[in-house]
Amino acid sequence: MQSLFQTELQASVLTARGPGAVAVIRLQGHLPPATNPFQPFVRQDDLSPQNAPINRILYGRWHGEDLVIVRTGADCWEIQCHGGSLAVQRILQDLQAAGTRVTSAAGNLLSTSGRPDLSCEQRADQLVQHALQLCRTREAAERILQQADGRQVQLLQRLAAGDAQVAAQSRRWLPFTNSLLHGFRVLLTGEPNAGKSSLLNALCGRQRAIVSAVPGTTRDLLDAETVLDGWIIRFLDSAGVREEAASDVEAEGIRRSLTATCDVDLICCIAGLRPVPELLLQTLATANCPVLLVQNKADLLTTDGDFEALQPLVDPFSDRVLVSAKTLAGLTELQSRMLQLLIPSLPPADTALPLADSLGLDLNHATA
Ligand SMILES: Nc1nc2c(ncn2[C@@H]2O[C@H](COP(=O)(O)OP(=O)(O)OP(=O)(O)O)[C@@H](O)[C@H]2O)c(=O)[nH]1
Ligand SMILES: [Mg+2]
Repeated sequence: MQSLFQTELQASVLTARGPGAVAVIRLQGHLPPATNPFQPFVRQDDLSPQNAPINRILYGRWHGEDLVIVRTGADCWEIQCHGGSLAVQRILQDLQAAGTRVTSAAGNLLSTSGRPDLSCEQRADQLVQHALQLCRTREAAERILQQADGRQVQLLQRLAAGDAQVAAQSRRWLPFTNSLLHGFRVLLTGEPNAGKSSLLNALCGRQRAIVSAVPGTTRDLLDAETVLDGWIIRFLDSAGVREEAASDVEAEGIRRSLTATCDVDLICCIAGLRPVPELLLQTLATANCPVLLVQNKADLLTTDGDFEALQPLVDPFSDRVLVSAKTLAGLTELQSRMLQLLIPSLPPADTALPLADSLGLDLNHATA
């Protein structure tokens, strides 16, 4: 018999908003006989969450993501998953598709795209709230908070009215908005031994990557994040590029290094004491982002003329800078050139940023 207290199935996120190590989603309420909200859960043992003993931890995967489910009461479960907002959204989406009512803030956001009944004010409010959750620096949060002064409402109203011009104006700032919320990706490439890993360590202020005098030390892509002037920057260190790889492993490293040039916001081509290899120059010539030539080991160059002779400034380089990862000379200059190339211009003060686009939400149903 159904208890008086049994309610419709509801899901809510118990953990704090924003990315974290772990997120906990609580699912509570009566499970109608034909309903299985745990359908995507691939469990490791024979117990299903619906009839598992109370407080038994069930290990398994949800669309490939490791997580655990604990039945904490007769009609109550906790799904403990990776704390990134994507994992949580994915699970909430599945629960919602299985008939669960999502009652948390994240649930409100999910429904933003599919509910014609929400006003532009409500939608704008949710967009700003969700964007704020993603901000990891005060500067980013300040810029997003400025969006709550009515400009997002106006943008949504004009989009709902089919104003194509305003849509295009706002979308112009999509890369900027993406970087504000998710950070920039900067690739460090160059020939073996040029000092890429040394520079990664210098830029991040810690010994993240192995440095050695043996060419070909770094084999895989290696990342490290830092904050520059309030901007999140994720640096990718990579295997040194040369025409003749000494092994299959090195060849694979070089392939990954070259492939990574397609998926970053800026490439820093680190040069050692030899000209940049032709193979790398050819790849960089087709890059769809700025390429900064970074002449490292400045401490070993005797005159400015050495630099000119080593690396004549030709395509594909947008700019160049002289540094030493050893003495740290030129590092501040390098950081400011990188920011200039990453953010060539800032949006005018009253710009309504394309938050919905950046968050991947379709607001076609918005009502003015
Ligand atoms: N004098 C001097 N030596 C440097 C500088 N930067 C790096 N080195 C040295 O150059 C060698 C190679 O440095 P790494 O940072 O490992 O070079 P890499 O480009 O990552 O090399 P691979 O991973 O092999 O491609 C090491 O012996 C470093 O100590 C620099 O600015 N000045
Ligand atoms: Mg290296």
